[in-house]
Amino acid sequence: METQPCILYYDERSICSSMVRYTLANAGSPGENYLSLSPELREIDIFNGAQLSEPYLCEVNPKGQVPVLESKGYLEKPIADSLEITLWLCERHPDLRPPEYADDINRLLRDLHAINFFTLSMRNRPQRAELLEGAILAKMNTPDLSTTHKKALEYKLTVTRSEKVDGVRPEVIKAEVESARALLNDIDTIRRTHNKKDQASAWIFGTMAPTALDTTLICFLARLMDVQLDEVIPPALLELGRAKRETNDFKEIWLSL
Ligand SMILES: N[C@@H](CCC(=O)N[C@@H](CS)C(=O)NCC(=O)O)C(=O)O
Repeated sequence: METQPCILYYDERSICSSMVRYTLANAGSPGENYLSLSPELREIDIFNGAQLSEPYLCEVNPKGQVPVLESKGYLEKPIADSLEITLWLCERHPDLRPPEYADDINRLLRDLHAINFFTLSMRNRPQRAELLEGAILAKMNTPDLSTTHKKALEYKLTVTRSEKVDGVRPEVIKAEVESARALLNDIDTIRRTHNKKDQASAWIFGTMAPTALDTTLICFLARLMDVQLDEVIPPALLELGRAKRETNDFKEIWLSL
């Protein structure tokens, strides 16, 4: 069977990477006129600065982040954002976004991705932001750094300061925790309207297969549980998250922090 070759740059501990990997694993058949994807996984060790290399910053993702989906000759440029990759997968795989729920799925995926996952993940380890900033500054002081690499690192520093360093300020943490709570309550209410029989393992819209919102949500719940934020999760979603994280396909793509 002919497949669409592509590369997924990822890190095992990155929630955004796991969201994409879990969505890919549950994507179901591609729609008419689309080939199945055959992603080659390429690990970028973001805890040891692999994302700061010149080729990664200059050819793959100027923001120096994972995940990135690349398909040379097919995609004009790599897709360097987990929400954009997810929406792209939704276009190709109809089960991920059934037309009758498409508006809700798009809206809730956007709301979920508007939450700063780093803020929630590192709220008790804010020094991680400074370590990352320090690693970039140290790299900028490497002798014989090319001008292009230096410029790329300067941009990476700006991104890191605004998303990561500012992301662990106490008032930001407080606001992000409350955003997560509000969004999960919203999702819980929607799920209830589709789950009249109150089935513990029901997907949000009562579909047979998970939608992209389900796959993204399960990763989000797992991260919240890993960082002791269970209290923001409504009880029914907590039960769903606990059950799904025990499945083999989830364990394949998840590594607790
Ligand atoms: N908006 C981006 C955020 C990506 C992101 O922040 N990725 C993290 C891992 S979850 C990362 O690459 N961190 C390493 C770094 O920022 O240097 C997305 O959703 O893909």
